[in-house]
Amino acid sequence: MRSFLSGNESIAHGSYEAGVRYASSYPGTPSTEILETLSRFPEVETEWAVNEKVALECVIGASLSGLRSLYASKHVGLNVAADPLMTLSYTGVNGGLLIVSADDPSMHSSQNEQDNRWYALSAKIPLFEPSDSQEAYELTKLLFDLSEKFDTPTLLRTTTRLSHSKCVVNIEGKRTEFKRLYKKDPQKYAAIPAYARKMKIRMMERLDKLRELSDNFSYNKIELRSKKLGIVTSGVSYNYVREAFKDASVLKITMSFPLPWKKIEQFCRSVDKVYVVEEVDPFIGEQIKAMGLNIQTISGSFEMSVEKLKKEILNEEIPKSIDVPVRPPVLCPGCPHRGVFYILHKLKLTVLGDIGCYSLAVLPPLCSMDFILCMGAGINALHTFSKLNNKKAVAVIGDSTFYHSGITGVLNSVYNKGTGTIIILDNMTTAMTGHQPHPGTGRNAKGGKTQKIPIENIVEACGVEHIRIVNPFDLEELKETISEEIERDEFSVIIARAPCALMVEKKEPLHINPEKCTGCNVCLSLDCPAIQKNGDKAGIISSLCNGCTLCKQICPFGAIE
Ligand SMILES: Cc1ncc(C[n+]2csc(CCOP(=O)(O)OP(=O)(O)O)c2C)c(N)n1
Repeated sequence: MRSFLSGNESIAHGSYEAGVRYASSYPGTPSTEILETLSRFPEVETEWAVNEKVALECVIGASLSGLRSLYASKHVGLNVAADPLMTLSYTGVNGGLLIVSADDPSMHSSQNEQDNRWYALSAKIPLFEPSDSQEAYELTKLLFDLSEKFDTPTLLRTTTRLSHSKCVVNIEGKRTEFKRLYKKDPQKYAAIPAYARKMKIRMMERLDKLRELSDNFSYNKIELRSKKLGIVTSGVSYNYVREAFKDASVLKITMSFPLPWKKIEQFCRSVDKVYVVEEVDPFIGEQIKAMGLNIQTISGSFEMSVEKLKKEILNEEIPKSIDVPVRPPVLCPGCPHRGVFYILHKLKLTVLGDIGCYSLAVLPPLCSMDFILCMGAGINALHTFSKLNNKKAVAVIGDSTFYHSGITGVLNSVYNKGTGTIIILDNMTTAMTGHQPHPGTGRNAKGGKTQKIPIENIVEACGVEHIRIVNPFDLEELKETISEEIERDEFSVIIARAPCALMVEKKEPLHINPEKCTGCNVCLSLDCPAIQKNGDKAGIISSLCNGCTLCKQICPFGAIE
């Protein structure tokens, strides 16, 4: 059956056909659609976990019980799950277990562009890099078999261009169910030091067998053409290489850890000059150099491109790109986050932030976020920033991020007598990645009903004594509440609660009375896309305006009606 599928959809279809019974993930671009697509198959139990560590551990439990199971996340998600991953490689699996890491070279929607192939090397697990959706589908199916055969988790590394581009994929559409028995075997599954030492030895023996597999793996392919130019490449870079150098000989590496040493040697001997082309780090290149072979690496920061390759290999100038007007990302009209940041800016507070739609508040004109690192970091950084320096500062965190990694920070701040104030921006969804549900929504990954766990209950149970819930569309209330709470010498929590603007019906738009507008530009400081300069004065684009009234509340001349 021919289907037009993205890389993410192909992985979902491959997993379905391979008999995956359980999949867990936490949303994160560019990986999110893997679980979303799988959730449509009734035979597969899918769950949005509260974070990636939880997701991987649940997946491990399913595998332990004998079921095939899938973990998927964006690259930084695997950092959160790295603790179970590093020992999972020691215990091995029961039911086939596939880990998908969707990396994001060029950081289209991420805080860094780390290359997660190093996890394979570090954890000593086999790594695969598909170049297109067809390969992603085929490899996914195969990797569950390999996982069971070699008793190892398998790692599939994709990148944004593969995750999100579509191509025609031939899919079988047939599902095969798999179930292995669970047998008590603590020497295999219980990693106490005495057993772990034996596990380590088994893992190293497994690595030797995987090395043999790599040399015989049919997806590691030599395409012999010109003898003058040879290119070793993997993943999406293969497509750039083929487009730029049709006549070059290519060693396309699909299983990139352990590397096919014999094939690499054979290839390097059969061509005059060898380049190793890969996205982000010289992961393959450095390993080939360590084999003592004379190669040149082309990698480094940001995505690969045909132009970049021609510049590196042929010294061709990169053509000037077309100048298109920049469209910086901006909070939506009617976004409940906007008012909070407007007030924080007015109060000139240091704001230690977090990741979500609200990260946009770092940009002008709101300029009201000073620090962003990784999910959950703001609350903990605030703890020492305020306690040790007696500073007036706040942390902001979204609701999904709070469930993901904010709870432990609140607990820590209370326990260690923190003095800061945190503002939880509760828009009742995971907005940034496309409205996935979380424990506060009362819905699950399949769209079914489940128990709602309110943020205030958790915060209270963590021992916070000062909790206030505010309407983020009431600027007066916001200002008063924040001002009062930061004066306290005790830890406090403000929950700013209103649904994401994209989940509620659009309200009546406002308009600006040109007779009253003096062109003072105060309304523009809200950074609302619906408000624009109209000659000397301001104007509201009614098709965009959501009627949130923030601009009306700050207009000094009562010109907004
Ligand atoms: C470890 C990790 N996992 C996932 C992501 C992607 N991501 C960042 S913040 C976030 C949640 C955003 O939701 P929320 O905190 O509710 O804020 P909103 O976008 O709704 O304002 C997600 C999924 C990430 N950056 N890091």
